[in-house]
Amino acid sequence: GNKNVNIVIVGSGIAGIAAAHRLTTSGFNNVHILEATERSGGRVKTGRLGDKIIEIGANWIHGPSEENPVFFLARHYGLLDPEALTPENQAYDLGGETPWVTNIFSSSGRKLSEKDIYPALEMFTMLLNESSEFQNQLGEPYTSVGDFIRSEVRQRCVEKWKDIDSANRSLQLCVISGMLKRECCVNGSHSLDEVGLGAFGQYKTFPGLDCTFPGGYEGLIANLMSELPDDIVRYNRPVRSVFWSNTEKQSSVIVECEDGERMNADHVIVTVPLGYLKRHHTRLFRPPLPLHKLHSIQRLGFGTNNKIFVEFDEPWWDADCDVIQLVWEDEDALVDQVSDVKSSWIKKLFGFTVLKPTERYGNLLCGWIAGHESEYMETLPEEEVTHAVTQLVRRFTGNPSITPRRILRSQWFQDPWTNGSYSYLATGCSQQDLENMIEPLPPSASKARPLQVLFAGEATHLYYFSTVHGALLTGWREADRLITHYTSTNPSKRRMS
Ligand code: 6YU
Repeated sequence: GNKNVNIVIVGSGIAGIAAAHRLTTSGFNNVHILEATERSGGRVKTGRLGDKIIEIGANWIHGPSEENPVFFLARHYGLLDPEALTPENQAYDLGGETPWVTNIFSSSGRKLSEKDIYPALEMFTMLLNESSEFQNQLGEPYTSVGDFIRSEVRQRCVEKWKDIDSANRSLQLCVISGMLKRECCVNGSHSLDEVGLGAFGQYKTFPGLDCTFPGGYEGLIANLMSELPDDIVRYNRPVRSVFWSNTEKQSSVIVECEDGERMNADHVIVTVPLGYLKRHHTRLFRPPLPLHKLHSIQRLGFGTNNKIFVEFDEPWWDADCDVIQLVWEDEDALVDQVSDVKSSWIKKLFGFTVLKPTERYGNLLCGWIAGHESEYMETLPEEEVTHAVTQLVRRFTGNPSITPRRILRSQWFQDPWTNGSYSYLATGCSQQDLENMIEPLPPSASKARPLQVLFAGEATHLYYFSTVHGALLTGWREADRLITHYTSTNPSKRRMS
């Protein structure tokens, strides 16, 4: 019967697991996941630094409230702290402002107050909000978010900051540089010059104040996996090629693994990251992908955002501090890329988040660094990264004796199965590119030309790309596509459901 159709899912990240979960709970009993590595979770990856639980990949539930399926599942499995479950937390609406207490340090070794940088913060927040309002507007004068923000700051500061002296103005511009670097991390882009302005409002959020998993994000993966049939995942099974068909002659798909093993499938759900697709689409799809799909893979952005965890014996930040922001005073104003990556990559690190609560994490910071500087950082020996971070902290605090206890960094660009962190809408991209990503093969499938290859994963969600909840929803979406396909072609099934 239809429940025996053979479905192969490529990739055991949250999208692949979600698809398998929905298919198996709907009665499909011939579902297999092929995973390149020895573990499930993909970019949901929990690690340890000493006895502390840290997230190498996804960090927060973005917008933890009723509508967010990750929040829903995390609550269902009992994985969240009580504060995250409160109505106040769920109702929290950021509206551009953050409730985080920020400590600001400058490269000259002085500590600035939030008041000192208020003009820059106010201007940047306003411009970032305005960046989301260009949706589908034709003929906007700027192509990228970086271009827009930089140009508008230069124009608006003349009037807005006319009472601010020139030294302070330069400082405000340097503060904005730091905020641009921070936004590179949020988007996972090298520079905001690569982030499209026209589609910046495409990304949607849920209400709720971002929360973390006290026991690690992988708890979500483990709980979902425990509800799947045993041995549904075959590990260390990288898929090399998917042979589909553009004609009506062949309706099944052949999946070939790196070791040459081949298997037949009625349907394949591909969930590999966009970074992997960019590099390997030629080898992965035979015949090649339709051109519109291929062009969207090339046009969409996929960059690098990494974390550098740093542990200290004593805090050098305030007890109530949530975020440490760094201001480079000697840099050209309004830049989000360093001029010489090898000698100055550390200047791209915008700051640190403080892991909370302190009783759980001790004096542990997470530094954030995006772009080519981040990719270069990955290639350095750990001692060199430690040295750079040590020099940085000593300079910005003016305290030459501060020494980190230990560090640990992520290396997402070097990960051969990811090739970066997450996707963004690059300049020239529109919703159409995401729609092209979603479209199954063969294009315009029908009864005569049934669904062969389906696409899920973070980079295939129209509004929630770059997130765990987005990826989860795409797995469910593609499972539902198949479930619907069999419900509407098989009358006996329709009666059952
Ligand atoms: C979120 C957050 N977060 C930080 C960092 C990273 C990401 N995200 P997977 O890659 O998981 O699975 C694919 C599998 O396929 C994998 O197991 C591979 O091994 C396997 N595979 C590959 N090739 C194969 C082959 N050939 N054969 C077989 N198997 C193969 N998301 O919600 N909260 O805090 C963060 C963060 C450092 C790297 C994140 C966060 C992104 C998520 O981790 C990611 O989307 C999903 O886990 C992807 O799941 P998947 O199943 O699709 O792929 C305005 C505007 C702004 C726009 N952006 C703002 C939003 C901010 C996004 N922020 C993220 C921030 C952080 C910090």
